[in-house]
Amino acid sequence: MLRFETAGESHGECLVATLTGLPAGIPISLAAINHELWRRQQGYGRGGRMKIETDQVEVVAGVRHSHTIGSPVALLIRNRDWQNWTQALPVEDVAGGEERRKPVTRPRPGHADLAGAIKYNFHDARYVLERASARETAARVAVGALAKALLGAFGIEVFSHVIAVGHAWLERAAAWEEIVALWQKTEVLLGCVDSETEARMKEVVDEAYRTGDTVGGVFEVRAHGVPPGLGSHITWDSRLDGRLAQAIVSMQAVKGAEVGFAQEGAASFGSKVQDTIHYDREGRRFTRGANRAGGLEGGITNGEDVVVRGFLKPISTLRRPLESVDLQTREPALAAYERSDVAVVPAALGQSAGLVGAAALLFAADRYWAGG
Ligand code: EPS
Repeated sequence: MLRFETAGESHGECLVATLTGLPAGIPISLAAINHELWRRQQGYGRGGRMKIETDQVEVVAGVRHSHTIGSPVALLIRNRDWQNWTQALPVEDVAGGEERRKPVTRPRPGHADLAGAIKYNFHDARYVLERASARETAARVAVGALAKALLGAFGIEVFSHVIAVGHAWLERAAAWEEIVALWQKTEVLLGCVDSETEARMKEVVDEAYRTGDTVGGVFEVRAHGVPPGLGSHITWDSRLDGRLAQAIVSMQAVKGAEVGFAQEGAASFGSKVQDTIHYDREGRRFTRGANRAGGLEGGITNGEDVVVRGFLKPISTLRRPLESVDLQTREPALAAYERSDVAVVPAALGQSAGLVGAAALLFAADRYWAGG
């Protein structure tokens, strides 16, 4: 089985990840991983931290002469911001270190601050937010790039695009070619295939900038060239749709996932929702009248594009903070604010979603290729 783990604090030395179970002989390009990392950092609405970081992967195990060698792959991504935090977050406590800490005692509504502080019995949410931070997605993106390399060997491609920022929605379907073209762009605004919609999305982000607010949105991940038969109906945890939903919702700030046109389907009659079945005798394959199921039926891929969407709430660190309570005094206080992103749909989530989606597909694919 393939398995990955990540570790690292947002303002610690680095993020690390291991991926176990990749077969030997998969071609790996550092430039390709770094391009994915670059892409994750782009987008209108990101905050001051992205001016500090230029993420680059260091692969320290499992890849030699540009190919996997079957052993665990280990990688790290250094945090450039660490140099500003060596005194505040040292590994070993030092005399007088207490004063150099940067405690966060006014939990931000929506962030993990309060829930984590209660769970771990901290009177300072610092340790919680350090790990809860969406900075962790950089490590997942790098792992996802390795997953994409394996999927690529089987002709499967995974890309994503942004379909909504706040109330500005893309009101038409995006063609696969448009999504691929988006990936090739060297400048990223909001990751939408339609420039007129993207301009409306930018207006929403500008409004959030003006008002000291933040804004969320929706991204769509599509996997193309997926063979029928990945995932299985036989057990709850081998259903690929469930796996993908976990991959998406476990991403920081994502509150919902949709497979195919789930929301629209729930509001429609069955005759308008199911994808009719046809047979192409020349091509000797089944074809479908539409792909509203998002390429998944019974938790099994049906040969159509896999389509999943992630619903992202607005970032919880607000320049105009909301009401909170001080963890130490228990008195009312405004939530903590240092700096923050205003919108991260295109950057931290748009593309990394594609990669985490790839990782989830990979788990199912592993079973399939193993004959499971
Ligand atoms: C994040 C807060 C911000 C974001 C960060 C996620 O970081 P900082 O507190 O250092 O300003 O920039 O995202 C990243 C660092 C990143 O690489 O995406 C949070 O609280 O989740």
